Amino acid sequence: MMRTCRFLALICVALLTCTAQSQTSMLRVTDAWIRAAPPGAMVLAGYMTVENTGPEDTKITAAESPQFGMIELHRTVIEDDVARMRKQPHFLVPAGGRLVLAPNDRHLMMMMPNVPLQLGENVTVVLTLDNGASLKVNAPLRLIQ
Ligand SMILES: [Cu+2]
Repeated sequence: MMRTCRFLALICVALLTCTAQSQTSMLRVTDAWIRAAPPGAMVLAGYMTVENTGPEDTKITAAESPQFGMIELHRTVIEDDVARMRKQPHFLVPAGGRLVLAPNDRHLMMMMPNVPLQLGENVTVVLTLDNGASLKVNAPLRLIQ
């Protein structure tokens, strides 16, 4: 009995891992970049396009980077003719569609850089997905896209 349970548990783990991996591979990230800011800036913005080639809607629920203390999901909205940034609980990457993170729209708000970043340097961003998988992205530091 014990042996059967352990065997079933192993199958479950294998299936879960498999599902997570196939979900991740349904997402393709292109044009990832971080906008360079003056030295000493405590907040930078990250942009990218995330395509979902799979049949399931996927949400990005969080992001983190070893080079930053914290990353929030933001969207810039115009209120009373003033651009304001609003924290978002998630970004949706619709099935068969794409999510575009771009200036004056949705973006990753990258806070508290741990080290000074140089132009052209790659920033590692790990996106957490609602299916439990995560997606690693390399985004170079640039002045413009
Ligand atoms: Cu922001």
